[in-house]
Amino acid sequence: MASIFTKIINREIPAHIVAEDENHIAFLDINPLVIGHTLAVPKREVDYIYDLSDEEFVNLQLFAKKVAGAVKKAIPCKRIGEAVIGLEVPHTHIHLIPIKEMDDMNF
Ligand code: D5M
Repeated sequence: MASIFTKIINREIPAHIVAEDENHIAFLDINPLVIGHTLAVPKREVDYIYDLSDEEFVNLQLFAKKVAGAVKKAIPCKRIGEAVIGLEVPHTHIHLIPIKEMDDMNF
């Protein structure tokens, strides 16, 4: 069964897409820790980060780096936190989280 992120990639369910290239997509997290919380996702559906080839891993990081720069420009914040969590959706992804102060986070 296709992951929820593959359904977003295939435009079967809506998402606020902020960037896309041939092999990656980035969209706003549906349950954001802060405004601008964005997910960078490889289009190939692999469960976890260690399932990516080295080349795919590097390319995902390069994509996430570009998206992080764009998010930093769009959202007033001190920096962009980057995290791989993977508790909920087994389609690997990188969380990009604008950070102002720790107590802004909705943990
Ligand atoms: O968390 C997965 C993240 O994916 C979590 O922050 C919610 C987000 N999510 C789940 N479904 C959607 C949809 N449909 N659109 C946008 N964001 C979504 P993790 O623990 O890293 O697996």
